[in-house]
Amino acid sequence: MTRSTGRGAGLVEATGRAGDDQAMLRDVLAGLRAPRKQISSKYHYDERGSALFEEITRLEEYYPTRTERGLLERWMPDWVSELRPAALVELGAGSAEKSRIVLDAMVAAGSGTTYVPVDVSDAFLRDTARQLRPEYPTLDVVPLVADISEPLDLPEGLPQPSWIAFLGSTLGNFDKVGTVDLLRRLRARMRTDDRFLLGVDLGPGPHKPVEVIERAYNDEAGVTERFSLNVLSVLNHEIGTDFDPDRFRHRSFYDEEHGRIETYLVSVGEQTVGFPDGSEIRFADGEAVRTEISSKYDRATVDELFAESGLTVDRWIQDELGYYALVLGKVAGESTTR
Ligand code: SAH
Ligand code: AVI
Repeated sequence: MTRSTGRGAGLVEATGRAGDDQAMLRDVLAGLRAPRKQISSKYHYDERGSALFEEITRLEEYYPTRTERGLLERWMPDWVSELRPAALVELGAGSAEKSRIVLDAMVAAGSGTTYVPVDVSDAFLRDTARQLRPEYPTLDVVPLVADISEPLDLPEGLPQPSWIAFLGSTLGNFDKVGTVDLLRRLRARMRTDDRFLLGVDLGPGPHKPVEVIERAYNDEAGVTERFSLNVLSVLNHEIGTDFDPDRFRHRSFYDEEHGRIETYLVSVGEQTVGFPDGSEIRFADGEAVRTEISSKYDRATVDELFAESGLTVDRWIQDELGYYALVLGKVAGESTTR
């Protein structure tokens, strides 16, 4: 398995995902031994998974990326020139395609000095940083390979104010416990003037039928299916399982009760998959493994999650059809200066 050469701001000599393969093996086995089989969505992102996600963002059916981009283009010049962030720390940065809108605004405002893209997909992150440096010669681009579901080793002494961005509604891929845990850890790092810039996909509404959401995860060209199945290839390469991706089918649907898309890989026929430690996992015909949740939000849910995490909504804007929202969060209460 590939891995980063160290922790902290300097890095990387790797070609795939960051991490520890023994921990990954234990985690995957635990998920597949649970009464309802599941695999963490963070394992989708080796280089191919990251590239497939990029392809998804260009699909006609996948509205979140272009809607978020429209909101960033409309609001970042104003927000950035007013609040003058010096540093941008971006969680799950990927190709940083939309991040450039924030970075451009920081450069135009003359406030920006530092960009810290954080991602688990280490080779992809390295490419992103390599492309960004000549584009932004006045910024320090300091990539950080890290799994944000674990305690984060963000660089100390970031210039003030710093913004932490989490775009693309990637927060929706975390369950409730993981979400509050992450938000609390971010909150603990934030100072009074720092801000949390969050992009969230919204749930169904008067102008947003459930079908629009479901289509985004069931595109005609089958790119989302390839992205979903790629997680099995990642497991084969990185922990040495013998999944046959041709013997699973992608299934994604909106679950009203939890307000989220749930994505499964469904076993075609009965099969047994081997693990390098000799374990075997059996799949019944039609048995489903959950590989991703993509939660959809409304204002009340974000208010609640922020309140549980010591944050509060400073600004909320959404597109006119109510598809997507950009949220600016800040530390809640008075005694928040570190
Ligand atoms: N922010 C980009 C990319 C979103 S795709 C956008 O809005 O288009 C989700 C990104 O989060 C991927 O680059 C993936 O590698 C990263 N990611 C997913 N789980 C992660 C985790 N646990 N830790 C760090 N990065 C993660
Ligand atoms: C990265 N994340 C927010 C995407 C989502 O919409 O949940 C991943 C994705 N999965 C299928 N399509 C896109």
